[in-house]
Amino acid sequence: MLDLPKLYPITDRRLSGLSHAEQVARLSDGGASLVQLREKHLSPREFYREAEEALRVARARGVRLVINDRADIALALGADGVHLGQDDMPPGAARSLLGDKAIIGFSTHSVAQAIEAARLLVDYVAIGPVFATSSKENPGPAVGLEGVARVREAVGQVRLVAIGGINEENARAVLDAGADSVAVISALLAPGDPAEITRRTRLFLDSL
Ligand code: TZP
Ligand code: MG
Repeated sequence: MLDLPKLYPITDRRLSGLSHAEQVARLSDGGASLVQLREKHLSPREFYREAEEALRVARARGVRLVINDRADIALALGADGVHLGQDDMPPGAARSLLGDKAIIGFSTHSVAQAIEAARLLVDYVAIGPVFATSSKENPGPAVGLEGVARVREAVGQVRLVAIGGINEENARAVLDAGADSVAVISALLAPGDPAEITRRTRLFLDSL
């Protein structure tokens, strides 16, 4: 069973104004031990270079790194895993590429999708958005705490990550509703002072 920390930060270059490597460093300074690199704007070549640098930083700090969308980049770099959406490569195909030890996460947006996902060879199922979010284009309707509880009930023991609009005010309630971990972008990645990311991460962890 995947050892999943309660806080799972996700990088965003536009929001933070920082490279993925710099975000990993600041999040790790605040206590994060698992980080997902999410990049929707760079070319694959540019993202590969950024992810390579971020992985160097992560390795030096003992942080595990998961790549959003791109199993090929995760494979080429030897990252810890990949996070797939409903329109990405199927999780089973990513498992064939990356092997048994890789972390494979899969995004879902409804109870039905989560039940389907739990049958696959994934290490965690993500459900979201839990609350309203501005960090994703076309996020779909929020499932709320009730949605998290319904998914937990439906998927049994599968590791469950909740995402979307989660902050230090509501995170505890999301975990209490049945999530094992909360994935967070904007509540951690303040633009401006990089030290603020570290401070927010520390405070967030303290709130859990
Ligand atoms: N998937 C569902 S909601 C979301 C993603 C990538 C964005 C989460 O960002 P934030 O800023 O923590 O709401
Ligand atoms: Mg995706």
